[in-house]
Amino acid sequence: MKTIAATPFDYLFDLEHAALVVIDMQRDFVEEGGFGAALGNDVLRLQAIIPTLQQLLAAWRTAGALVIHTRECHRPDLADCPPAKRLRGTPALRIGDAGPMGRLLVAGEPGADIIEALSPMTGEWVIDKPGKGAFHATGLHERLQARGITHLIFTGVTTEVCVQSSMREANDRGYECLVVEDATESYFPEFKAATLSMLTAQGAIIGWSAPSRLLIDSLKPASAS
Ligand code: TIU
Repeated sequence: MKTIAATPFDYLFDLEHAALVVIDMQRDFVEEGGFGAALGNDVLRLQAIIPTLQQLLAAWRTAGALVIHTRECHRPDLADCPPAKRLRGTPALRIGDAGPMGRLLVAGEPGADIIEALSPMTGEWVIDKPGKGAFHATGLHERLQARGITHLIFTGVTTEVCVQSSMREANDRGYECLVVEDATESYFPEFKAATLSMLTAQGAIIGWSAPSRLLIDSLKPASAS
């Protein structure tokens, strides 16, 4: 059993029943010309977490535990993209429109790919999700149950949209969830701070948070149980 001095109190997990979840580290959110930019965001600020995520992934992979990557994307015919999602607001380009990295948020297009620096490795799960949350219309819960996973450690982008939605969905399904503070980022720093606070308030009402250093330290052989 591993113990992390998390917020708001210790988080306990064992590697056999835990997964590291990397949410939507796709070109469409972190590079110019994608969906995030079309919404008017400064996408470059999300790139700050890439080295941290690389270190965390390396430590988690060395420890031999499950890694799950998600991608927010839709079928080419957009049958899984409700008009309420596609038509909202006045973005420069909408989901399915052609941009410099292909059609925005469409599976198989270059923009929907996970960035090369964080490429999934063989055996890792890659979950394509049409919603903000990772559990909506993906079958993820059933796969996790079949594998005996009870603890989910969340990273990726953006903190208050897809990371938070996924963590709330997971909490309602009975998972013990932790978000890694410096391995998640938002286009809005104040939203990131507020999200971390609200998830962990009221005695971990949704779950825990901790810096990557504590998680990586817990994975070192010296602290193996
Ligand atoms: N817009 C925004 O902050 N995020 C998203 O649309 N998707 C994810 O967070 N992945």
